Amino acid sequence: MEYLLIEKIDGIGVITINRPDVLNAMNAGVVTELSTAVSDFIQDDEVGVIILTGSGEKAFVAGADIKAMQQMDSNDALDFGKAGQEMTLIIENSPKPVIAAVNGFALGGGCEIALACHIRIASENAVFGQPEVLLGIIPGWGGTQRLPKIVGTGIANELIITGNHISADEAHRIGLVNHVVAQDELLDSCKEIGKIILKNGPKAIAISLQCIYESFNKSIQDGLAVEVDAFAKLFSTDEAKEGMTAFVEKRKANFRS
Ligand code: CO8
Repeated sequence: MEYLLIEKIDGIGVITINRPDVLNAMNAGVVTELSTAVSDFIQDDEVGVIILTGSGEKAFVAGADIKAMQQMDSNDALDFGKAGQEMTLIIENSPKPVIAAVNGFALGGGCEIALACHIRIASENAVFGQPEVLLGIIPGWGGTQRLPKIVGTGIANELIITGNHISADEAHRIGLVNHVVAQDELLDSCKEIGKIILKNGPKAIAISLQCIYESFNKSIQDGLAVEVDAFAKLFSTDEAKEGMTAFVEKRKANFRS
C-alpha cells in the first residue's frame, strides 16, 4: 500500500492513513486503498476489531485532497464522491467493529470517515468540522446523512452550514465522540476497548451492529421485528451455546479458539 500503514496485533487490525505532509488528505488512491484494507481485515480470521487512525500528531484526516478536487469537473466529482461513499459503507457495514482513533484534525471527508466508524475516540487536540461550504461545496461522503443521525438535525445543520470547527470536548458534549483521552493514550485506549469487544461472541457483535444500522429508519415495530428475528436465530449458533453454558458452568466463555 502506498498511502496506508497496516498492522495486526493480538486480534486487532490497525490502519494508519499516511500522508502527513498534507495532513492525511484523501485523494482517489487513498480512498481505493482504504476500501481494500478494511475489506481485507473483514476477510481476515485473525482480526476481530479494526482501528482507523492518521499518521503524525496533527491530523486524523484533514479532508478530501483539495488540490486534487480543484482539477475535477462534475463527472470526476461524481466518481470521487461515489468511491468515497462506497468506502464509508464498507466501514459502516463491517461485521467487525471499526474504531476511529481521531488524533487531530477530522475535517470534511475526515469527519465523514469517523462518522462511518462504529465508535469514535478522540485525543484532546482533535478538531472536528464539515468546512465544505467554505470551499463552495457540500459534504459528499455521508456528512449530510450520518451527522444528523448522530448529533441531531439542529446541531448538524449548524456545523454544516457554518463550517465551524469544534474541539474534542465540544464533540464529546454533543455525542459525536465516545471518549476524549490524552494523545499519547489514544491508541492504547482504542486497543483496550478492542480487547473487551474481542472477548465477546463475534456473531453476536456483528448481528448487534446489523440490527442497529438496519433499523435506524424503520418504525419501532419493524425494528423490533428485525431484532427479535436475529435474537432467535442466534440461539442455533455454537456461540450462544458456549456463552450461556459458560455462564451456567461459572467459567469464561471461549468464543474465538
Ligand atoms: N487537501 C489538500 N491539502 C491539504 C488539506 C486538504 N484537505 N488540508 C491540509 N493540506 C495541506 C496544506 O495545503 C499544507 O500543504 P503545504 O505545506 O504544501 O502548503 C499542509 O497540508 C499543512 O497544512 P496547513 O499549512 O494549512 O496547516 P495549518 O495547521 O495551518 O492548518 C488546517 C490546518 C486547518 C487543517 C488547514 O490545513 C485546512 O483548513 N485544511 C483544509 C480542511 C478542509 O477544508 N477540509 C475539507 C475538504 S473538502 C472534503 O473533505 C469533501 C469530502 C467529500 C468529497 C466528495 C467528493 C466529491
